[in-house]
Amino acid sequence: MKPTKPLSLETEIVHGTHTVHTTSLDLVAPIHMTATYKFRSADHGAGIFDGTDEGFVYTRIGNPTVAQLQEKMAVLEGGEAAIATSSGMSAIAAVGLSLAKPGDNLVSSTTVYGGTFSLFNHHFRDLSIESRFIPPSDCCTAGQIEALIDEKTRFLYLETPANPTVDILDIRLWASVAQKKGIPLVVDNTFASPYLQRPLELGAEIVVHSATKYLGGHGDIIGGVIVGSAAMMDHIRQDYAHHYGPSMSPFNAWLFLRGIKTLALRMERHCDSALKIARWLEAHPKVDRVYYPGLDSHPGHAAAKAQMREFGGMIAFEVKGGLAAGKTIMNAVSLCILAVSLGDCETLIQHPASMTHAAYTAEERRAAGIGEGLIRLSVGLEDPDDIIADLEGALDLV
Ligand code: LCS
Repeated sequence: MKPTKPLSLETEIVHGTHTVHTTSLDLVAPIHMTATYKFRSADHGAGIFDGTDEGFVYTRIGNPTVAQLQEKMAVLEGGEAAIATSSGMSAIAAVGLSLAKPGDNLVSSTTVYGGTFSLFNHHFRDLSIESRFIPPSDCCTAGQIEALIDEKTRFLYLETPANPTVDILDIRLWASVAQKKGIPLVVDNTFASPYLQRPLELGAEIVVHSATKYLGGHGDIIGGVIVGSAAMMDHIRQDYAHHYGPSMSPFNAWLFLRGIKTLALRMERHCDSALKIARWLEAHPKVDRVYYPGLDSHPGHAAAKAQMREFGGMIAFEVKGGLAAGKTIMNAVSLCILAVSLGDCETLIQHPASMTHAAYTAEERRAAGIGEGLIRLSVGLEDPDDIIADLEGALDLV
C-alpha cells in the first residue's frame, strides 16, 4: 500500500526515492561501478541518444547510483531534479558558468567560502565574468541588493549561514529581489543542510551544496550537489556538465546515500551541542565575541528563526588577545581537531584568516566581516561536555 499522506522530511531522509535499477530487491541499492552500458541493439542505442528511449549511456552523463542520490536530494530540497558533482566547487562552477557568459555579471554576498570567493573574484574575472560583492552590512534591504543589478546580471548568490562568520542572510528578501528582476537566486545550503533549511521553499531557484560536509557527514568523501527545476538542471547538464565532466563517482554517491540516512539524527545532535557550547563560550571571561545564530545576541537570530528549523553546528568566536590567543587555543586543544572542513563526526577547529579564507586579502576580509582573530568551530557528535572541557583547558593557557 502506498502512503496516503506526504511523508515527513525525517522519513524521506531514510527512505527517499527508490527508483529500482536492479531486480534483486536489495534493501540498499548496489554501487553501479561501470563506465559504460550495453545497448540491446543498434536501434536501442540510437534511441537513447535521440531521447526516444530510456537508458544509461556513459557514467559521465548518468549512472544509476548517482541518479539515486540526485533523486534523493531533489526530494529533500523540494526541487524537481538534481545534479551530483565531484565537489562543492565543481557544483558552484557548473551553476556559475552555465548561467553567466563573458560580459555578464553576478551579484554575491561577500562572506562566502574562500574557494567560492576566489572562483568568483579571480577565475570568473579571467573569463570576463564580473562578480559584484555586497558586504554584510549592505545585505539588509532590497534596495541595497538591487543597486548592484543591471541588465547583464545573470544570477544572485548567497551563503546562509555564511562561512565562516555564521552570518544569516534573509533568503526571502533576496528571492523577492531576484524574482522582481527575473533572475535566479542561488543559495549555498551547505551549513544548514536541507534538514534545517529549504531555500527553494523560500523563493530561491537553485540550491548548491558542498556535500562533503553534513550530507556525507563522516569526513571521508568530497562531493557536490545542485538542485532546482528539471528545466534548469537540464540547462546546466547540456550547457556545462556533460562537456566539462564534473561527475560524481558512483562509489561516492553510494557513500553519500549511506551518510544521508542519518542526517536528521546527526543534525539534531550537532545543533543541541553547538547551542550548549556557544552559550558556554559566551559566558567565558576570556572570550570576546561568539557568533552563533542560536544565541539571542546574534544579529541574525530572528532571521534564522524565520527560515531555519534549528541553528546548525557551526560556531565562530574571538578570544581576548586576538590572533595570538587564538593560536594558543588551536595548538592546545586535543579533542577538537585542528583541520579545515566541517560537518564531520569529529569537532574541527580552524583559523579562517590564514586557512579557509586566506584567498581574501586582509582588506577583503575586513569588508566581509572576517576578523583576523576569528576561530571557527565545527561542532561534532561527541559529548559536548568533553568538548567544553577541552576548550576550557586551552582557554586556561591564554
Ligand atoms: N560551499 C561551502 C559553504 C563550503 O564550506 C565549501 C568548502 C564549499 C562550498 C566547497 O566545497 P568542496 O569543493 O570543498 O566540497 N568548505 C570548506 C571549509 O570551510 N573548509 O574546508 C573546505
